[in-house]
Order: sequence, then C-alpha cells, then structure tokens
Amino acid sequence: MDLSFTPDQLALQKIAQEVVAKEITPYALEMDHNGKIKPDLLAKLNDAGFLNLPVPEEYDGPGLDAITISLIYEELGKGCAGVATTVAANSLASYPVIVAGNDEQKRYYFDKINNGALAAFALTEPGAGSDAGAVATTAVKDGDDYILNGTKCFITNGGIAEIYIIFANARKSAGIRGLTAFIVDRDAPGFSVGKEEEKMGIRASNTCELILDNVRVPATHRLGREGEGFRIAMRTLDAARPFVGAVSVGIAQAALDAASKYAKERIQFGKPIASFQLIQAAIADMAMQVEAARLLVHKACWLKDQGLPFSKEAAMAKCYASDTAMKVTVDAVQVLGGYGYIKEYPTEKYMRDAKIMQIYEGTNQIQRTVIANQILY
Ligand code: COS
Repeated sequence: MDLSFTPDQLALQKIAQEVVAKEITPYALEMDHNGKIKPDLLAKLNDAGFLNLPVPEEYDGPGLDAITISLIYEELGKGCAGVATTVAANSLASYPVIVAGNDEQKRYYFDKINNGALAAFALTEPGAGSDAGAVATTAVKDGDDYILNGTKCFITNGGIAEIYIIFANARKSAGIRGLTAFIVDRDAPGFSVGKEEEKMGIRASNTCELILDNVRVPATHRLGREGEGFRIAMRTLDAARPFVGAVSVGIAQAALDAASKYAKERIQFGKPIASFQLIQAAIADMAMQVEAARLLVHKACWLKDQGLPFSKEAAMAKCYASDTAMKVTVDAVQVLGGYGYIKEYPTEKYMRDAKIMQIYEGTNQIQRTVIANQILY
C-alpha cells in the first residue's frame, strides 16, 4: 500500500493551491453575498485547466486520474464550495460522454469543454429526485431526430452552460428502461432556462430550471442506445460521487483550519481557548474525521483508477465526507462562538455550503441504500 502522491499529482495540487489563494479565497465572501461567480473567474479557471479535468488525452484533455482530480477539488472546496461545484458540474456532465459517447460525439462535446465551455448534467426533475428512473421528460423519435419535452430542476450551471446532457424517456411504457441520454446545445430551438434558485449555500454556483418545449435533437446526439440512460446516469454518479467527497473534505479542512487558528488567538480566562481540553477534544475529533473522510475519498478514487469496482466505496466516500463536512463545520462555528455565527468570519459560510453536500448527487439516504444493497444482496 502506497499512500504517497506522484510528483505530477503534487505539482497539480500546488497549482490548485496557488489559484485558490490568489483568485478564489479573497473573493469567496463577495461571491457568496452576490449569489454568483465573479465574471472573470471562469476564464481563469479555464486557463488553470480546471474545466476539462477528466477529458481523455486522445481528445486533447489532460486525462487526469481520479486521485489527482480529487486533490484539485479538495483545494477548490477549501477556497469556495460554490466555485468547486461550478467546476465539478463540468466533470459530472463529461462522464456520460466518457461512458457512452462515440468518437464523433466525444470530439463534438470535448472540443467545447476544452475551449472553456461550461456544461450541465440534467437528470433531476420536480418528480424525479432520488427516484431518478421516474424522469417524465419525453423523447419522441421523429425521422432522424428526437423531440424532447419536459422540465428539469436544480440543474447546476443550468443558466450559464453552453452544452447540456439531458435525460429523457424515449419509451414511457418501459419505465427506467426507456431512459435515454442526449447532448443538447443551449441554442437548440425550444430550449430555455427557467427560474434561477436562491440558495442557502454554494451561492457562487448557478442553479436553474430548464424547460424543453419541442426541442429537436439529432439522433446522432443520443448517447448510447435508447433505454441505456439509467445505466449511464448511475455510472456517471459513481464516477462523480468521490469528488463531492473531495469538495466536502476541502470544506471541512478549511473549517478545521479556521477553528484551530481562532482557538490559538482567542483569549478567555486569561489564556488562549486552545489550552482548554474541551476545545482540544473538539479540534482532535474534527481532525480525525477529516482525515478518515480524505482516506475514503482517495480509496474510492484509487479503486476507480485501477479499473476495479468502486460503486460502494464511491457512495461511502460521498456520504461519510459530506456528513463529516456538516459535523465539522457546525463544530467550527461552535469553537468560534458568536464570531462563528457572523459573516466577518468564514465558518458560517462553510456550514451553509456543507449542507448541500449531503443532498446533491444522491442524498446520503440514497448513498446508504447503495452501500447496504451491495453488502446485503
Ligand atoms: N452502475 C451501472 N448500472 C447500475 C448501477 C451502477 N452503479 N446501479 C444500478 N444499475 C442498473 C442495475 O443493474 C439495473 O439494471 P437491470 O435492470 O438491467 O438489472 C438498473 O440500473 C436499475 O437498478 P436498480 O433496480 O438498483 O434501480 P432503482 O430504481 O432501485 O434505483 C438508486 C437505484 C436508488 C440507487 C438510484 O435511483 C439512484 O442512485 N438514485 C439517486 C439519483 C441521484 O443521485 N440523483 C441526484 C441528482 S443527479 S446530480
């Protein structure tokens, strides 16, 4: 067992740390307040090479392994989980193409992503959240095209993406075996962006409703076979869940760092509160949980990189790391006391940002279901 990183992995981690320190952390509270990403930041994230992390080398991407990507996401998560979510949505949307795209589709999609386009993965609907198979958006074959009709909700990058992966049902009577994935351009006639959500956390990220009103999509933009969509979605979520874990570890580590720094500076009863054993116990527990979460994330990524089954470990990494982020950020607010609760300090933002990690890309109830099913059946 080798828990060390390669020189390339460490070099990319360092680049991520520098970009985060210069371009993200100083603006994190401003973006949180404004509820949007700084307009010039997307170009900087693209220059840093963060928008196409999993694109294979044969399609002119960096073709990074999952461990390296997780190291980058942890750094982004430390700086601002909203920015990390914006970047991670590009990876999420890329996996259906990696998993099921043909050569022509890969060239079409990855060309855009390599050139800085944002993408969005659109599975969720008002009536299809955890029950992903219940997608009501329809895809009806019409000559060489499909006609898509329906509404998607809670779509990350929904309002700012150029290209979308849309899941629709092409054979209603077949249930989840009718689910089919399509590449859809933003300028396709009939496609429009609906309301933008006002969120509790990850406020730098964009979350919108999408409306498909007789959107004509060429059959050449169908990923895989008709009815293969559910399997494509599940394989995509398996690949992406460790990265939710990585962002969660980043949030939790940032909260731990803030709590440790404050504990050493804050004087009460004539000495730094870091000298009190109850504070020490809190810091020690936070540190143990963050490290355990990080190791689970790296284990899931390592399994994926080895080409071994990793679905259970991906769910464990996502679930444990996001539960840890929630717990650690609540504890960090507690260590800072009243100061933890006000916006002058970063901990209240960490706490708000952590909550969604337990919800998106499959609630932690779903992760526990996935884990239990793999153990019991
Ligand atoms: N990889 C490949 N195939 C998978 C798979 C995986 N990880 N998980 C399930 N499948 C396949 C199964 O093998 C099965 O195929 P067959 O019918 O050919 O045997 C099919 O998909 C259906 O599987 P299952 O019966 O387990 O589906 P369920 O309807 O019970 O749902 C859960 C399974 C709950 C795990 C799934 O719906 C899920 O992950 N929901 C959460 C969705 C989500 O994360 N939403 C977040 C929004 S998207 S960002």
